[in-house]
Amino acid sequence: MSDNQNLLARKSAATPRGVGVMAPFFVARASNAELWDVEGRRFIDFAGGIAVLNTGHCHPKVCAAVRAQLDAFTHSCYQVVPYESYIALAERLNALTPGSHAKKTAFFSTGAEAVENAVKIARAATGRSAVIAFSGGFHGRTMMGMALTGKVAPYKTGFGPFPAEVYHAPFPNALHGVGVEPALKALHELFKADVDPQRVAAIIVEPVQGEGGFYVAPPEFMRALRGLCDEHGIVLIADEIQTGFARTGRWFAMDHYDVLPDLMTLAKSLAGGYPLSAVTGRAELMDAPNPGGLGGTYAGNPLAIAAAHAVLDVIAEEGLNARANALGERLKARLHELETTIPQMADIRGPGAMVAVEFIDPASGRPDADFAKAVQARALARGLILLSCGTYGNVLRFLFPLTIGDETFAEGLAILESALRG
Ligand code: PLZ
Repeated sequence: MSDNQNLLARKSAATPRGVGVMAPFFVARASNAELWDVEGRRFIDFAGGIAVLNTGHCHPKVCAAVRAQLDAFTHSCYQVVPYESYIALAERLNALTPGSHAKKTAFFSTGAEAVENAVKIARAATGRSAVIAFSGGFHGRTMMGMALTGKVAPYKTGFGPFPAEVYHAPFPNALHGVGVEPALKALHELFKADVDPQRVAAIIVEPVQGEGGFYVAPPEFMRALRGLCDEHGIVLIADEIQTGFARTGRWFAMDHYDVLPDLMTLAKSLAGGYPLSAVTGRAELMDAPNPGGLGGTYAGNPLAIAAAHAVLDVIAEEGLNARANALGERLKARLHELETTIPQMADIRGPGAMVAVEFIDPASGRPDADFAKAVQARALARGLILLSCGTYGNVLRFLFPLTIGDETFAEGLAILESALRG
């Protein structure tokens, strides 16, 4: 048996099938946008550990920062003995996130935990309980994360009951027949039929849906959400866990809009592969929970905080916002060329390098998940790691490191093209 086969057998004997795994091989090492498996095979990584590696695998500056921290101390628990780097990172995020109002930041470990805490903060600040989320949205695998997530299979199947007072409204999606007007009408219906807006603590929205299919919230929709939140005293939470840190060609996806969120959830590329998440938001909201109400043993772990400082430096020093736009343009241009000959390619979209291509069966007009799966499998067999997404599973998304070199990127695009052609 090969090393990979051997590990696959051990994996299925020792770990539950519920932890679904895409690749049938195991990573041995990785660098920037390349990854090698335990048998020495090389892959180009257009998945970036699901949007975590905007600064690439093992960026030398991130590794150096973590190494230095490793030699100083690795854990004190911030709530027991605090450290300066946590405060300094909060200061940086308060300044970097959209809006010049007074902000504060609290750190956690996972994206789901940031979402949980954003809801806690909104509830404490408003004294209300209800939360509105959107169909197709993804917010994590904890109980509240699942409740907020707007997709049943596979995330919620068999795991209920979920926390009460979570409501879903349709996310505008022109390609699938939901315009902004009907989406807003549904929200108003919700306020009439299901929940008094005066009981709503928060509306949580991804400015670009990630797992849901890289659908972009139209500016007028975001503006209308802001208006509703202002009218009814509701906290607007932007979940930027997948969109943050230069992916969309700006520091945050909300930088593309002319309205501000009250709270933001951040994770993934914040710390380049180390478990760190954050809630950043209006100082007065962030201060609503009582002392001791927020935290976690590992929340704001010093190694992850050190990595995050380096990540922010790298994004600025290497001009990764501009790079995201340049790479995204190159990818979109290539996809548009192919679109003319591959009839399944129905939509190419996304800001900056948050790009996706959606497949529709030209005969039936229905989402074509099989085509997406086949392209993904062919790409993988030819050495390119791709991720699918979408409510219908018929979207391929591109989450390559923004630090990827031109040659590796070109090589990845060539494999992508061959996989799309068959
Ligand atoms: N909010 C917008 O994208 C995580 C999920 C992978 P955690 N997305 C990847 C999987 O299959 O579990 C995500 C997200 C948005 C919240 C989360 C949750 O972040 O760090 O996975 O908890």
